Amino acid sequence: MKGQKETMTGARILWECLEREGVKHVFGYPGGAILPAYDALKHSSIHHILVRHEQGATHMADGYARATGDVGVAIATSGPGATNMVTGIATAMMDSSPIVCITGQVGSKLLGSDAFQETDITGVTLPITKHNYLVTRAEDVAPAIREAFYVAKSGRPGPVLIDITKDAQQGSCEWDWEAAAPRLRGYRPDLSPAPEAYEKALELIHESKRPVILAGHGILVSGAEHEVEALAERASIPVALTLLGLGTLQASHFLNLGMMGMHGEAWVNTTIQKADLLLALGMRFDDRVTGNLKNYAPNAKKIHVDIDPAEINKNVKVDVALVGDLRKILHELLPRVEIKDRHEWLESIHHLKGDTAVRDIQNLPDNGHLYAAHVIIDLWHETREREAIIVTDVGQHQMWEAQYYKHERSRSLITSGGLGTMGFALPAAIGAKVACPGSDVWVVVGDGGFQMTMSELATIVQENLKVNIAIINNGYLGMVRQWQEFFYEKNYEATPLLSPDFSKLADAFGIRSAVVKKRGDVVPALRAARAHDGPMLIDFQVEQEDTVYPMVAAGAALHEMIRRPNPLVETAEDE
Ligand SMILES: Cc1cc2nc3c(=O)[nH]c(=O)nc-3n(C[C@H](O)[C@H](O)[C@H](O)COP(=O)(O)OP(=O)(O)OC[C@H]3O[C@@H](n4cnc5c(N)ncnc54)[C@H](O)[C@@H]3O)c2cc1C
Ligand SMILES: Cc1ncc(C[n+]2csc(CCOP(=O)(O)OP(=O)(O)O)c2C)c(N)n1
Ligand SMILES: [Mg+2]
Repeated sequence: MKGQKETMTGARILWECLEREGVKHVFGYPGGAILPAYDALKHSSIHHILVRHEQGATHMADGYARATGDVGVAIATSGPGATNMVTGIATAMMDSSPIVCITGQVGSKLLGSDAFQETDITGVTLPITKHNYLVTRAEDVAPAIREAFYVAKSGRPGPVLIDITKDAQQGSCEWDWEAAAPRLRGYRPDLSPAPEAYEKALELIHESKRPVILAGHGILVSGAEHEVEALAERASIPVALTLLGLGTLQASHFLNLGMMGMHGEAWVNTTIQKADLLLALGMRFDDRVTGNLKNYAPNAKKIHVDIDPAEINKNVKVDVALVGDLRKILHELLPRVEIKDRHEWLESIHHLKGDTAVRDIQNLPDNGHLYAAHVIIDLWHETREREAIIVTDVGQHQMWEAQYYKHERSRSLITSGGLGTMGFALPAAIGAKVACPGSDVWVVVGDGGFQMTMSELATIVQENLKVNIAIINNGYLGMVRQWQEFFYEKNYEATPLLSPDFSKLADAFGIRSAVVKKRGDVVPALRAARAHDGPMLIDFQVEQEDTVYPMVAAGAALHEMIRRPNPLVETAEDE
C-alpha cells in the first residue's frame, strides 16, 4: 500500500519485491550464504525450480527471458554457486537478454577475509553484467531489486547481478515499495535521434537502387516486427536476417532472403556485397555477419538504427545513425518513406539463387544416409502448424537448424549467438517451457553440448515438463572438426567424441527415448515424441563427417564463400 511502512527481514523483502516485479518462477540452487532467503521462500507464492547446476539456472532464466521478453531470475549461493553462474551471465550479456541473478554472500563483516565460500562475484562479473550490486544492509535490498529489474529490461537489455550478504538477508528494517523506486541519474535508456538524422536517412533510402535491410535481434527486443515488415513492403526492400533476428520477418515472406553471414546462404551474402544501401535494424555487425571488414559491402551507404550508442561505428563505419528504440524510430520514419517498386533489384537477387546449401540437401534422395539436415527439415514439417519453440545449442546442428528450419515468428528460435555457449540448449529450453507451457518446446543439441548440461534432465522430470530433445549425434565435436577439415589438414585432434548410450541415459532419468538411424524413421519418432505426454529424447545418429556449407572463413570477405565441392544433386527450383 502506498506509503505504508512494514518491518521485515531482508530475505522476506527480497521475495516480496520479486513478486511485485511480477516474478512467478525462479531457477536456483541453495547453499549456506543464501539460506536465509530460501528459508523465507515459505512466505512467497513464487515457484522455485531446483536446478542441477547453477549454470543451468542462468540459462533457464535466459531461456525464460528470450521466450517472453520478461526478466528471468536465477538464484544461487556464494562462492562456487556464484562462479557457476558466470557462463550463463556472459551468455545473456552477449545476446542482450534481461536476467537478474541473485547470489548470497558471506556476512558483511567477513568480506575480504577469504571467508568460507567467499568470492568477489561483483568483481568477477563486472565486465559481463549490465550492472551489479553488493548489498550489505536489509534497507538496500528493495532499492537494489527495483533498480536491477529496471536496468535489466530498459534500453538495451542485459544481465544484472545482486549479491546480498547473509546479514543483509537476516537483518530487519522498515521498508516501503514506493520509496524504493529506481533513481538512476546518468542512465539514459530513452535516447532519440535528431530530426536531421531522419532527413539524411530518408534521403539515402529514396536515392538507393539496391537497398537491403539487415534485420537483427533488436527488432524482437523492441517489438518492431510489424514496422519492419511495413518498411520492407512499402519501399520494396529485401531483408537479410542475423542468426538472432530469424523469425522477426516470416521466413515465407516474399522479401525475406534468409540468414546472412558466415553460414548464411550464398545469395544473401552476395546481395549484401552488391547493395548500395544497408539499413541495419537492431543488429550489431558481429564479425560472423560481416566477414572481413575491409571489403564489407564496399559500395553501400549504411544506416544504423540501434538503441546503444556504443554500437555505432564500432565495427562498421556508418553514414547515418539513428540512436533509440527501433519501433519508435520506425513509427516516425515510416509515413515519410516513399512507396517504391524495386522489381529489377529483387529479380536480380532471385537469379542469384543458383546452387544453394539448402536446396541440395533438401532434394537429396533417401540413399540410406541420415543427414542432420533431414532431421531439421522433418522437424520443421512436423511442428510448423504449432507454436513451436526450437532451442538450439552451439555447433553444426545450430547452423543447420538456422538454414533449414523456416521460422515464421519471433521468439520461435532461442540460441546462444554471441558467446556461442555449448550446454545452453537444454536448460534454456526448460526456461522457455516454464515461461510458455502451451508451446511445443524442442531442444536441438549436439552430442558434445548435450553432455555439458545433461544433468538438467533431472530438472525436467522433477518439474514434470514436456520438453522434447533431438540429439544430433555425429560422434564429433562437429563444428570444430569442420574447422580442422578446412584449416588444419584434417588433423582431428580431440574432436572424435565418445558418448554414453543416450537412450539408456534417458531411461535412467525415467524419460522415454528412441534411436533413429534412417531417414524413414525420423517422422515416426518425431510424431511419437509429440504424442507422448511426457518428455522424450531422440538420439538421431547422423552422418559423422558432414559439413556446413557455405562458409565464409575467418578473415575472408563475405562473398568469398567455401561452397560444397560436389553439389549432392543438381538443384531444381524449390517451393
Ligand atoms: C557457431 C556460430 C556460428 C554463427 N554464424 C552466424 C552466421 O552465419 N550469421 C549470423 O547472423 N550470425 C551467426 N552467429 C551469431 C553471431 O555470433 C551473433 O550472435 C549474431 O550475428 C548477432 O545478431 P544481432 O546483431 O542481430 O543480435 P545481438 O548481438 O543481440 O545485437 C542486437 C542489437 O540490437 C540492439 N537493440 C536492442 N534493443 C533494441 C531496441 N529496442 N531498438 C534498437 N536496437 C536495439 C542492441 O543494442 C544490439 O546492438 C553464429 C554464432 C555461432 C555460435
Ligand atoms: C562451452 C564451449 N566450449 C567450447 C566451444 C567450442 N565449440 C564450438 S562448436 C563445438 C563443437 C560442438 O559439438 P557438438 O555439440 O557435438 O555439436 P556439432 O557441432 O557436432 O553439431 C565446440 C567444441 C564452445 N562453443 N562452447
Ligand atoms: Mg557433434
